[in-house]
Amino acid sequence: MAIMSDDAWWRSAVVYQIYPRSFADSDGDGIGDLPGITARLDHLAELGVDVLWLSPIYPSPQDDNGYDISDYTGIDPVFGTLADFDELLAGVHARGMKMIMDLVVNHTSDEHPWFVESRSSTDNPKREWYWWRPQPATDWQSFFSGPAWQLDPATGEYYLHLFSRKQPDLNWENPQVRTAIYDMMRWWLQRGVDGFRMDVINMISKDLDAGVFLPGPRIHEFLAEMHREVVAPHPDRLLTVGEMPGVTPEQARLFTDPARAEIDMVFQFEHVNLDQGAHKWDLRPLELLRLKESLGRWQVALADVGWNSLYWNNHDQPRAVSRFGSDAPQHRVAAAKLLATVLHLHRGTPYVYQGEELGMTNTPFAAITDFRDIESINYHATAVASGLPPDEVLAALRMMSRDNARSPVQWDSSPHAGFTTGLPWLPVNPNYPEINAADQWADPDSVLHHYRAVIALRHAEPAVVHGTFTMLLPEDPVVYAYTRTHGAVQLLVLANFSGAPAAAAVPGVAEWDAAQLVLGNLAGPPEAPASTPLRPWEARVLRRVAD
Ligand code: TEU
Repeated sequence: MAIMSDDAWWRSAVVYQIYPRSFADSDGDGIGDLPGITARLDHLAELGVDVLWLSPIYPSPQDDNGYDISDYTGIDPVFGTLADFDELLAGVHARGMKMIMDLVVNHTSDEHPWFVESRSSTDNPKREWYWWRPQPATDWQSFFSGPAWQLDPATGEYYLHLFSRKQPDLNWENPQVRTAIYDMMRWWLQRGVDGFRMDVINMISKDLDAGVFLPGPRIHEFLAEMHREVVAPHPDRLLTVGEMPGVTPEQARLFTDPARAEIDMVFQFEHVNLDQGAHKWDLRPLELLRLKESLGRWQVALADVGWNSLYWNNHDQPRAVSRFGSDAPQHRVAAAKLLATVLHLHRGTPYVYQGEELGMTNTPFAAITDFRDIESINYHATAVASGLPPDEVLAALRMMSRDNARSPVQWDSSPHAGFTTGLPWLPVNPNYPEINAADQWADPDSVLHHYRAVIALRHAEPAVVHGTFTMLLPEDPVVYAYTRTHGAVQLLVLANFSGAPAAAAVPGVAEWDAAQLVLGNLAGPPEAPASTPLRPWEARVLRRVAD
């Protein structure tokens, strides 16, 4: 089995996440679908991304927008058919891109035949495929709906669900479960997919007696077994990325150490929890110092072993430019480009979430009836019932709701931004006439063309992929600065995370004044020396070669 060496293909790759429900609708039902994605593949190929990650497209009651799967080897009719899938995958491969699937195997839908059988009787052969107890075995709270143990009247026992009541947790202690999952994964690999994004994969090992699941005692054993059973027969072909809420840098070193043959990289959550207090709705101001400290610590932790995923947002997080940048009209374009520059020049594999390449913003939700996400709707009900002022609850939802990321992609300035000819399942952001792909393809100074440039830089410049990372100005409250060094080549990244000018006061910055400006995000004198003060939301990448 090949141990990934320094030149694993995914170290120089950029991944683009598609949330199919909101990407592109081909049949006018207001919901994105597979033919809609196929019709937009040139947008992605021209952007320059290497891998597409599809959020779930399997048959599902859609209680959690497809993260509640009732058939692992099918396509939900709302998204199309397996023939549509094969056509999409062929189009992806024909353009030299790869495609990975969302693997949601911590839980199934309660409508999956496995669970229907399991709940039918206490002695059903599939009873032990899930977690059943006569009484709640832990005091765990679920992420979406109250206590994590649900009484099932059919047998008078309780089943475990870390997410919604319609998402019962699989029992990975049961080897029959693991075998069934590995068989399903092989089925998709035989169909041609190129790997998996693994949903909350660090939750699959649970020790109910000890009351732990993050991570559970057998997580490394299970991931190594999965790698051995499914991934190892396909050396140098696949990408496996584990979504791991709560994972620490030390744990990530173990999970992504190629010598351990578990997974290639992880999604960690530290930087997307910095603007929260006790929970995600308890909003706190985001401080750049803490952001730099967190991302910098992850760079150090994985500098010599393992690998980082790099992201600002996804289908669970608010829009990057609204959260980490500025969506004020006078700053949005510069801030969106700055965020792309800062993230993509880090060491790791960057992920672009659909619409991020356009600088799409959070949605101006007016009322709770505007939301669709189970997490937001359930939080609103619980919070208001507990006595929190509805306006405060709504303000938190407007900032943090997952629906911010799920408004349809803004393709052009036609009705519903060209997403659908019908009524979209979630309204299009009203700013689509100002922010859409068609206009940005025609504008060389657009956010879109900046993403193309930063992706192209990753493909052209080995220092971006392999260079060592050194954080600079750790105490500067508005300037994010770091270097990447690879042999004689050194890159300096300078970014002003503020709406006011800021000094680029890195030590020895004047020695960079003769350096080449390989990427900037603001129009103006291309030869601006490094030591020139940074304009509001200005980012610069300079390159020099040591003598
Ligand atoms: O999300 C896992 C996870 O940690 C979520 O609870 C996330 O932190 C939360 O949604 C942020 O508010 C994964 C999927 O990405 C998410 O869409 C699913 O709802 C969840 O697992 C259950 O499958």
